[in-house]
Amino acid sequence: MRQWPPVASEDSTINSLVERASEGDRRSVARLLTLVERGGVSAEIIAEATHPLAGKSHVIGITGAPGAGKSTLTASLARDLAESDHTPAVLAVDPSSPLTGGAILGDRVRMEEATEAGAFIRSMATRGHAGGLALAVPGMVRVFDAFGFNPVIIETVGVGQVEVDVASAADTVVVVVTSGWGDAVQANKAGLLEIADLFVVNKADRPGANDARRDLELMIDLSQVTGQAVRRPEIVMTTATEGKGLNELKEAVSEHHQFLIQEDQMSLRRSKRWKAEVRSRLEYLLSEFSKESIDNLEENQESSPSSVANDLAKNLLKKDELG
Ligand SMILES: Nc1nc2c(ncn2[C@@H]2O[C@H](COP(=O)(O)OP(=O)(O)O)[C@@H](O)[C@H]2O)c(=O)[nH]1
Ligand SMILES: [Mg+2]
Repeated sequence: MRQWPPVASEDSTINSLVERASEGDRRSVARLLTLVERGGVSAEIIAEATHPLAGKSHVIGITGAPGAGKSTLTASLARDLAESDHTPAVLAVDPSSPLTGGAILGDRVRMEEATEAGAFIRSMATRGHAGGLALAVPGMVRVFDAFGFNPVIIETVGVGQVEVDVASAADTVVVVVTSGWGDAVQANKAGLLEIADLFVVNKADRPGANDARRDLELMIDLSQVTGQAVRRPEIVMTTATEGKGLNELKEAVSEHHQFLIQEDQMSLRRSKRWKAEVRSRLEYLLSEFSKESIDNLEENQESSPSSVANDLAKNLLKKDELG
């Protein structure tokens, strides 16, 4: 059982990391990120330490199908921002990210150029993370936010509920599709249409890009009729490999940011994100509790499963210390 509040011995290392990170030491930021990614007590101490410092950064989620060009766009965007006096951070949650291997040379070079320009790029493999992703990503974003990185860009592949959730918790959600009707339909199926604040039709150098745009317009029209969306998502055409459309993308992202601020939507986004994280943590604690309770059950099958579960739940509600 873990101790809450966490034991003091871990505190001092983390305190000094936090101190050095506040002074701009990137290696300390990297170490904090590693600790948060690992989870456990250290991650919780870091969450406590960084929470009061965070809340200033614009968080941008970039999502879409594998191969759509998210990493290429993200790297170019990060480089561009870094070269124009921003301090962007990238969290690439992508098994095929250039930083986690499997990338062709051009992609790796692009990431390196962005780093050289001053962007902080961090990659996490999704393997072995599953539910942990929902815990680790918000914590890592908070580390970036707390130490002055702005904007913080999260790249996630738009398949799988956790990945989509992680991206949708951003202030500005960018959904990347490529040419072809299929892509828009897939994006729709994956629930990406609902979460998009703006769309990128990438690979505009390929045939069918304009059709993809038209398909998207149609789908947006339909979704506007049923009408939840507060603001019609803009569509930007890009050729990420050539840097075409990058300025338009930057502008659209910044306009959406302005919209959030002017329309008082920012606090709504933040509170949605905050609640999502509370929920992930609560679900995690509950699942740990149920695993442990079930392991400790005696193999006595006389009581009905639901009565045992009810008793355990009642027991949990009476607990005043968390494991
Ligand atoms: N023709 C073309 N290829 C692109 C474009 N953007 C990215 N690519 C290529 O598409 C592949 C997948 O890109 P990547 O950024 O890794 O996609 P991700 O999986 O969405 O992150 C790479 O080989 C890129 O070089 C583009 O605008 N046009
Ligand atoms: Mg990628």
